[in-house]
Amino acid sequence: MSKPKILVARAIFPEIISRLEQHFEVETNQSDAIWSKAELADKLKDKDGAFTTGGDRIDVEVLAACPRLKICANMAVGYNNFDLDAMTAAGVLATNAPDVLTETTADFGFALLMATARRVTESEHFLRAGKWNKWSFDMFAGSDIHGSTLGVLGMGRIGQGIAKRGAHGFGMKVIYHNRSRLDAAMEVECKASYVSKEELLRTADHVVLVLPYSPASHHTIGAAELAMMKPTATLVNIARGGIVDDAALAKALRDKTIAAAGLDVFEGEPKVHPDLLTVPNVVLTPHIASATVPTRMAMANLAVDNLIGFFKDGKPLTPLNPAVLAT
Ligand code: 8YV
Repeated sequence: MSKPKILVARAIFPEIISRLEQHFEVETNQSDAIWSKAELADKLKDKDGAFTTGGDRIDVEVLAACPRLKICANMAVGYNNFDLDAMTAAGVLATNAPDVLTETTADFGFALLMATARRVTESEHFLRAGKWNKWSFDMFAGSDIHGSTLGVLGMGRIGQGIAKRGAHGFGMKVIYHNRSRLDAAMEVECKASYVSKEELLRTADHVVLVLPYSPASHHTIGAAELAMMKPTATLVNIARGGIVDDAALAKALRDKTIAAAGLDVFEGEPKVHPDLLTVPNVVLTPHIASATVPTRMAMANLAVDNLIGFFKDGKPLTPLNPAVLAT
């Protein structure tokens, strides 16, 4: 029997390709070039499955061009690159890669929060530019992490990881807002109190965004929300571009409506809003919150496990639209 044909949409670890090749006929994009949606659809049209990343859009147009396609395995916990309804209607299974990246991503949330609050990159640029010639009482004076109030917006697995680090590691008072409230035991474990979004924005010293992107969460943070925040507050986004109105944020940073921001994700990435590149009080990183070698390997292996599980016995590990399996 011939092996199912799989497309790997981006360059990935050679070990992952070797593992896939044991089970599938594999075509890989090993170039630096990111395929356009039309190129992706063209490459996918004779494939049975796809190994995708969070940047590979699978929607009605792509699905219409790919009648053989049965599964897309995302190497990402977020799956806003999938039109899940369209995939379900087309009978295409979607899987994601949850859990394996939770702690690594929460670690990075803290890295970004600390770099932002303590002005790490701004002060490094100053030093590298040869501008450090004296001690000054207010040189890069930032805000404290310990003992401050941490507001976590979006309290899924990664949000809980951020809350635990804040409460247990840094003695922060943790408040959170989420679509649904955590159960009492988890609130105790995270030492976190549920508040409204408005109260969170008004009272937190540091706001960390960890909510999934959907049309409903588009521009959750815009000019009005930034105006509610303390002028001393910091905002960290490790969730998805589009949750923050980047133009409004750049203006708020320039006007000192808030003190600083740390951003790992951007609207329209890898392009970054030009105004964000010119304000000093923002730390910018290129969507690397899950980027450690062990975690990226684990994410990739989970995507492979999903493909193998699906084609071997119809049992992927982390299906997003399991209704497809019943048809
Ligand atoms: C990925 C992510 O690196 O898992 C997610 O949702 O945002 C990142 O960890 C990225 O989406 C590539 O798949």
